[in-house]
Amino acid sequence: MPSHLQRMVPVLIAVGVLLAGAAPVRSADPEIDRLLQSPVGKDWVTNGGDLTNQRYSTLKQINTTNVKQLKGAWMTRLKGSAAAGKYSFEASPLVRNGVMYVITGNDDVFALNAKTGEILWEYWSGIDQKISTACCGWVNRGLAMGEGLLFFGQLDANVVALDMKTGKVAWKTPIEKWENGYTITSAPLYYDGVVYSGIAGGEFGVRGRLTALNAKSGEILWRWYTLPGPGEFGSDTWPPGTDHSMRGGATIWNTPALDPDLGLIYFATGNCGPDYDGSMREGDNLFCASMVALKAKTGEYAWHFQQVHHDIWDYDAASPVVLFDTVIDGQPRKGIAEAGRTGWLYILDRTNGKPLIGIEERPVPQEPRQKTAKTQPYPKGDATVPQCADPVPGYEKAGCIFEPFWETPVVLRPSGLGGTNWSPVPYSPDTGYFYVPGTVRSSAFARTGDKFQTGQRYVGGTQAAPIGTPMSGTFTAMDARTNTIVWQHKTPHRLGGGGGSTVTAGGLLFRGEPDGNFLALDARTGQELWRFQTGFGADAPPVVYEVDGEQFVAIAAGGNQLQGSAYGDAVWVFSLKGHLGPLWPPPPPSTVAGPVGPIATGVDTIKMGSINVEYSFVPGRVRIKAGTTLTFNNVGDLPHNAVAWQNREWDTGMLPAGGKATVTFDKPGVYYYICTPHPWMYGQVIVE
Ligand SMILES: [Cu+2]
Repeated sequence: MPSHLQRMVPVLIAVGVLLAGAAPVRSADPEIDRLLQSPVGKDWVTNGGDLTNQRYSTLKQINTTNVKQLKGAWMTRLKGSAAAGKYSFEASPLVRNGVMYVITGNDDVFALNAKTGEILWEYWSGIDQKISTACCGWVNRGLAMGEGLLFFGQLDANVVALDMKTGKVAWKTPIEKWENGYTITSAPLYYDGVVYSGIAGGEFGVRGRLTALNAKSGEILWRWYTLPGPGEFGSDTWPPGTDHSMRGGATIWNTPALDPDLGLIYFATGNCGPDYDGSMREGDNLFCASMVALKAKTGEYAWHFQQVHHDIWDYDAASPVVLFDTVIDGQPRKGIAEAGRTGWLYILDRTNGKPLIGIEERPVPQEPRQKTAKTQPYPKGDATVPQCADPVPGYEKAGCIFEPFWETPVVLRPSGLGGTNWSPVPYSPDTGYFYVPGTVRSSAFARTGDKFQTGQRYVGGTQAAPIGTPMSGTFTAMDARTNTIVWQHKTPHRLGGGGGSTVTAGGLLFRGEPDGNFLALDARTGQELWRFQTGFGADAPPVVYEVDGEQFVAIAAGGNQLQGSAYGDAVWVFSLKGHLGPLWPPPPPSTVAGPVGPIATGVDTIKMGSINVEYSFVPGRVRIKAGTTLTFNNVGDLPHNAVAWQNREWDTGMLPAGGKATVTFDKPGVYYYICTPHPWMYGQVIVE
């Protein structure tokens, strides 16, 4: 026996060496990797549909001729998960082998029978409800899958893997601590045994990064910091001898894309920190507001393109990058595009990061105190939203994109919310169009300055929409070959932070609206073909799938903070065989900035936040007698303040949950105030 064993060992080693050396390395989940590399068919296995983020489905049972017959196949309420004012529902459901997986704004995950809507299992995240470092609502943008696991990031900065069959936790890896300002809101990407996750926290002085984890174990394989350390490539775009880049933001709000042939992973980065104060960070500030390519295996830098140099307007690149192949001047080209908050679509060659259609550096207005960049990139073609603001009474100055500001508010469009915010932009290889949701809104930008403290807001200024200014949206088809508008809809409500869509080989474009409507458009002409009232803010991007030969279209309807739409916990699914009708419309978002609701009298307390109206002052408008003292009582989960609009004549200071402060109003007049971390919270005091 011993001699036999001795002979076996060398043989086994030889076979092992041969496998590792000659044969291609076997992928950990060949079936999912194959689906990720193909246009979407029956299953929707990753947030952007496949590795390109194109959100293009090859299914065409539902098409332009029969979409009018579309009705609800089922609607399931997710047991009240994230159905409250502080949450947004931004995830695309994933579907695999007849099972749907969906994640809510509380990071709770549900598995549903994709044909019937029956809940199969549920995962309740149990995340701390006192997380104070979510910048703009509690959100989760979706899931990834592979090797029998579902992957997602949580607001408490953990990346989690669940068993797809049972919903049981397989592993959980902390990337950072939420107490230090870090959260995760983006959907991860799975490919070839690796989970890639971004991190958020650009309003809290963090250092952005992409983290690659071993999908089986959760072990961190590598990190690529979006902000260079001393001496690293890009460090010369920050002031020498300082550590400002260590808290300069550049976080990743959305799912990367990946090109297996080129071996590159692509993503876009967020604003510089502090958002509105560039005075201490002279230089272009890489890699804020940029598109970046890395080697997918090692995280080694490949190329970058910065959309906004030395950002002081919160002009993130927050929408997912999209890979596409096209023909320009008779030449086949490998493209990548990203819809910025600037209102432009940035179209590059994904092999090298060079503009595909043309982007010109142009001189821009200067403000020496802000250390503004001398030039900014202007893409050839059209913007999808207006880039100049109308004058507003009471403001000295209104300007166009890249107009600088200091401590006197300057009104600009687009606002720092976009243009296009986190919403995805699909691409149809049939039309050659990108479909871009936009927000039309002015902001009054002002620098105030902030001292950095770990885990505290670090934005250095404000950008609130001036009271009484209109807010609306656009939805635009852009020709990928020319970067020009093919057709555009002006919409009553903001779409840039919702309104993400999905396009199909059936010639249809599906998208939701914050007033609860879910629409099907002709992808070529933009003509509306179908409309259905879901009963809740319909702001999440829809998906398309097939079970037992039947095509379905799904959308999570649960409202959105940025859109001001009605919260909920519904997943709606439609098919040609469906029989469910629409629900009553929810309250629509406001289309004018400012406090809302009736004027209350006999009130001496203003509530800030509460479980159902976290981002509100209640009552929002009061009438009092001169000499009255008002108590501001924070009954919400998050820190809030009340600050006199627009010159900060009075200020409650930041009040933690449970905190109180008083303000006495001696002089008759009409006073407005906002909450500075949440400048879409408005209040009004009429003193008689
Ligand atoms: Cu607030």
